[in-house]
Amino acid sequence: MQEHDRLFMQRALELARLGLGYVSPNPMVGCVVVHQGCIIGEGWHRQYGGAHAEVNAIESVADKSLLSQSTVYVSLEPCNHWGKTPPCTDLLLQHKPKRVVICNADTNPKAAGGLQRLAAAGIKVEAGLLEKEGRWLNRRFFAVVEQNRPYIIFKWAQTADGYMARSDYSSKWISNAYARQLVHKWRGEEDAIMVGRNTARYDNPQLTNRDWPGYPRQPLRVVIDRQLLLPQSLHLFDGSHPSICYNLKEDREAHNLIFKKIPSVDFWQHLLQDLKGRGVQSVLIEGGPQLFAQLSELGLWDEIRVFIAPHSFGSGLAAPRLQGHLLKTESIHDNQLQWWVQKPF
Ligand code: AOF
Ligand code: ZN
Repeated sequence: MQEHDRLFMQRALELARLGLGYVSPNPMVGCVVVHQGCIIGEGWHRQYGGAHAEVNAIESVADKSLLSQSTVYVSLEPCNHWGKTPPCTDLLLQHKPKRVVICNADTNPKAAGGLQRLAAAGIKVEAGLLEKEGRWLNRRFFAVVEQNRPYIIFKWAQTADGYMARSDYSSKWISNAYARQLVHKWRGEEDAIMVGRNTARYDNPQLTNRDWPGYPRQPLRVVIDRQLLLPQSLHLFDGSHPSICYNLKEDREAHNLIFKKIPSVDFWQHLLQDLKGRGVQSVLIEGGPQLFAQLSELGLWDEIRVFIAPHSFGSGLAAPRLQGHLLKTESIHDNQLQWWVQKPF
């Protein structure tokens, strides 16, 4: 691999990322076609159910006769199955590029095997370029395929002295306005947003991405209310956006609102399977402390995004203290944003 290979793969990953918020539960995939050091075609998977990255990239090449002399960089192994669209491997075999370079193997067993077929047809294949970056980009997809559950992101805000709410559960104004707007962006990027019963009750959140226009859909709103004690007057039950309330008592459906009963034994496993069955690839969990405690006890989290404000409460509900790896920190005006992962990428 040479430096220019890295650059072209970086471009493929950059294109792939444009699918964030649009392609789930599919992975984000980008593709670049290069002839004699020049990019002659580019494409990405734009929409769930739509054409794959390779199809769009090849389509964009004006002179298709150059393809057989080109290198195709694709951020995920070309699929080898009939899904919503035909196999990309067939398309590549049809044009027979000189070389195909991929970032990540497709660990979805239905789609795997593309690279082997290309190699068997005499195409030079290389795998694993910028692998870590690709695994990070598609961490939600790989969680579903490899761990059989949605990717779980915890998000909270805490004071400088480590509290995420006052003792009466009031938690308004810990993070600043910019941080809160950023959370709206994140809501557009994940498939579901979840809160526990106390957060639903005391904060009465809407869990929509109304302060960040641009993403095409609202996430599924999820609340846990085992004994169905929450008042129906809460925003979460207003039917304005798809919502689901997991409980131990009843199955019931209304407009945009599902009450789903699940067994108390292995509650979380059942809940995550149910979400996965609804095409949910990732869940952003916005509190509160009990929900974080239950999930972290079972090791059910992948990523934490925590805002740390400059002021202190002195007492209140303590923020979780979890073991993880600090990935990066950012300044959001006077808040510090820390990104943690449970396992390093
Ligand atoms: C690729 N290029 O751009 C994408 C791939 O139902 P389908 O036809 O859209 O197939 C979805 C599966 O195909 C998905 O689970 C993943 O394994 C692969 N996605 N493959 O070659 C792409 N998005
Ligand atoms: Zn494909």
